[in-house]
Amino acid sequence: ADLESELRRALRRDELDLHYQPRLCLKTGNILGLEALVRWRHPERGLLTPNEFVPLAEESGLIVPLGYWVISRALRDMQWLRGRGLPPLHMAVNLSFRQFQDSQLLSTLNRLIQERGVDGRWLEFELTETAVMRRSDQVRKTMDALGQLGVRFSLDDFGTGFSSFVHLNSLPIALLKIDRSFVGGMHDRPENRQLVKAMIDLAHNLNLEVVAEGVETAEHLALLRLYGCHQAQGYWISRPLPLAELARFLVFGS
Ligand code: G
Ligand code: G
Ligand code: MN
Ligand code: NA
Repeated sequence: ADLESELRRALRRDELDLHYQPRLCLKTGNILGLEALVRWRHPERGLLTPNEFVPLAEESGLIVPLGYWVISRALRDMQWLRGRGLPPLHMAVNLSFRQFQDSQLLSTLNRLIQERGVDGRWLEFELTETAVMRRSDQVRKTMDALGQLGVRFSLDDFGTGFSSFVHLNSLPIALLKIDRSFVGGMHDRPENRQLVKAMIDLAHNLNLEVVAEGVETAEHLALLRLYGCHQAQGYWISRPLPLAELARFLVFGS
């Protein structure tokens, strides 16, 4: 069978899984959020990462049902974590433009939030620059409608696309996520440090929360602190973890 029909089947057979990557608050040193990252436990090929099937899901439209599965599972796991007495965490879910455009997004999200009994304010959607900047009037309407449910938006892979500052300021975006390509080069490349610092300053000036991705070393973290970055995500803090390991990490810190 081709990968598309296999993915269709995977959705029915519950072969998908979510891993969660913790996000660290640099001010308090606490974990304050998670990013949900989808995985496919393929019966023959093993664990597949999103770049091996998300593009296909986007082309075929399967990303829409897949995305609802992701949101539903993430909300369920948030409740599971609460049930274990852990403090509430923000949950960030990646959203493709195709999902964002789906006419059922608002009603489905509303239903899922009700079903899972989660306050929408703990949910965050990560959109890429290219998605957000495309058709701003329609994009804004959708963002405002979802915002009514309390959902916040972050701009993912910030710095790699092209952001018009006009849109940055006029769309209801709460967070910038600095792409890991900038963060990773901070050791050896002064210009990368300057870019990261400039992006953090920009976020401060626009009153946005700023998250650095791809934080892989103590030195990265120290520089980000120095520049006033709010939050950090990356292997230095934790890899994306399956739910049970995440729970252990949150309780024992390793
Ligand atoms: O884990 P990593 O390889 O795990 O993720 C790679 C990319 O896949 C990320 O850039 C992320 O934006 C995207 N991605 C991960 N999970 C999802 C998801 O549930 N939906 C969508 N649309 N993209 C995702
Ligand atoms: O594009 P997006 O930011 O949504 O994708 C997150 C991706 O980055 C996932 O594939 C995740 O596994 C990966 N990732 C998370 N932390 C690190 C890190 O510290 N270094 C690298 N190279 N990749 C990371
Ligand atoms: Mn992301
Ligand atoms: Na990113």
